Amino acid sequence: MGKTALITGVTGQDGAYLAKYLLGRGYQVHGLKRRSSSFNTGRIEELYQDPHELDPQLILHYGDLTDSANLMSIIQQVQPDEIYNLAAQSHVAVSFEVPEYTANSDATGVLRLLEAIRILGLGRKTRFYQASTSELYGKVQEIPQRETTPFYPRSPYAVAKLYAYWITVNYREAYGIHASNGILFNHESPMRGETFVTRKVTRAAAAIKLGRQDRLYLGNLAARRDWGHARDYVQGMWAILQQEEPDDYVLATGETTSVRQFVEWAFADAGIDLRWEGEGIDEKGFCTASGRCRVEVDPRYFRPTEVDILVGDATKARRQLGWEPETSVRDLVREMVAADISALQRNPALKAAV
Ligand code: NDP
Ligand code: GDR
Repeated sequence: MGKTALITGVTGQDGAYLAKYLLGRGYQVHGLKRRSSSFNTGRIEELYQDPHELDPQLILHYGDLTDSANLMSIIQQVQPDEIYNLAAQSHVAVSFEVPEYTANSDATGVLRLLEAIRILGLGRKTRFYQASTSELYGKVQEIPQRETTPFYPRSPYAVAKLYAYWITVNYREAYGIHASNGILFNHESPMRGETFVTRKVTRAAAAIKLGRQDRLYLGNLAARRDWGHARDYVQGMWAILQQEEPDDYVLATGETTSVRQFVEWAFADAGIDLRWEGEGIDEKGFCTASGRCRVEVDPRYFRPTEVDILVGDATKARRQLGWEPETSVRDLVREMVAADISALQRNPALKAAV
């Protein structure tokens, strides 16, 4: 008999990659999905199996991290060997607008899952993965950031994830639950949500190339991130839960890139030659040689508190898990731009995010 996994956030970017990976390893995968007025299962469409079929290996349950009774009942029914808690209000900028909801789902939601494992007496059976984040490092204390670097969260999202990180450690120490944190640096893909900066840029580069959009407005172009590919990172999540002892691991590429550089690469890959003409109220941003300005800075996208630079040191994961990211940031940009161009070509009605 293969193992059974429960993935919260299965409809998100990482949930889709992880579900595919676990199904490929012979798992039966249960996913938590939220009720929504329109379909929210687009990312897992290719994995979907008709529940009328005999023995489907991907099974979806309605649920929400803010509903304890619902979580308890699903976990009791599924009796998972492994829980991957990927569900979250995951947008840093949005967390300044919905801080209380973000705390409820991203912090207390984790407590609800751990309590369900404890109360149901599954502490010896069920292993728990918490989707922790490089946002915990926030205001720079050390470069590169590793497992021992002090945390200094800079957003309601990061503060909620700080609680989640520590409650995971506490339930491991207090109750002996096999509970681990993956402290993952930014990871992207063609399935990345459209309002995160990488996807916003690659979609816009594709749309501008195809004449469907005139310009793109962005916030802080100086921010630097350690960008990897989601496909590589879900393999690290799985490897973390296969260790005999639970522990916390950084997953990162070790390379940091500015948003500005990402923009230059994306537009170059779309075949648009851009020149940088400065940043600020009276300056123009990124323009083409013929003077058409394609990318402008709009202060509305600035955050009340920003994380300036992230770059991770994944030595521990390399040594203990044998984990190594395969895709470079440069290849990631190429893949995302190519996917967005072909998606727009296939669907003339698609609009790009501005
Ligand atoms: P996404 O935003 O793409 O996916 C988030 C998922 O969580 C979606 O399935 C969403 O459902 C679901 N969700 C949101 N709120 C709730 C809730 N209250 N109850 C149940 N489900 C909910 O995020 P990613 O896939 O990029 O990230 C996965 C996890 O990893 C998140 O926890 C994120 O914070 C964390 N993380 C991500 C990193 C990254 O670079 N991608 C880096 C480090 C950590 P719906 O589809 O209905 O919106
Ligand atoms: P981040 O990702 O905040 O790192 O969180 P995001 O892509 O939103 O921002 C990265 C950097 O780009 C700057 N930026 C912009 N960001 C957005 N979204 N839109 C813009 O127009 C824009 N212009 C500049 C931001 O200010 C920031 O510095 C992601 C999420 O996946 C989290 O859930 C996860 O925990 C972390 O990565 C690691």
